[in-house]
Amino acid sequence: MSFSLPDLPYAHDALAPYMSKETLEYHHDKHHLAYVNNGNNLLKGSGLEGKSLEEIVKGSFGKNAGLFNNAGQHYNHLHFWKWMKPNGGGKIPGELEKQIAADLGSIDKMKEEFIQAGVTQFGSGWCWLAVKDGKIIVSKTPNGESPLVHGATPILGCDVWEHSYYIDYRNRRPDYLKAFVENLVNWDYVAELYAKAK
Ligand code: MN3
Repeated sequence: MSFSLPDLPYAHDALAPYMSKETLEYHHDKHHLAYVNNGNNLLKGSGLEGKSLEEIVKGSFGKNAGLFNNAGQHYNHLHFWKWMKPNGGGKIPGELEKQIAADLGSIDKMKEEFIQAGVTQFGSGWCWLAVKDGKIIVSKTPNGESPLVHGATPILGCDVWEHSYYIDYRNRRPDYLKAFVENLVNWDYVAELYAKAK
């Protein structure tokens, strides 16, 4: 397969004021596009041509850093756009809500741990909800890594690279993470991924 940039599932200005049109123009139209183009170039001759994106991400991890960084970020961003929606946040679908409470204590505790993971990721990276051995866990990863290369299935991720928030929040990463959790997350998409992963 080769990589291609999907359209955003909403207009560039649809997530304002929590994520601006300018941020999405840079982040989606330029940063994600660069991962797609670099990934396609690095895929040539890698021995992983013809594999699925997930297989390319797992197959290049620890072996082909250039390809991994770009394929990993392509995978992460494909989902990231869908992990948000206008008027996001709010009610978590029933079964997912119950499982989060069972595995992480409560919805408030999950939000707190997720935000804390993002705040404490030193430098660029991501914070996550993932399913590992049938349980929902919170984790964080550097750069383009995801739970996919750590034996888990991501169901929600927040990009904490500065390109994701610096235009709107400057250095206030905690405020960005709080807005993501409370006002941007598309919990229906998280529930859909949870149903496939559990
Ligand atoms: Mn990004």
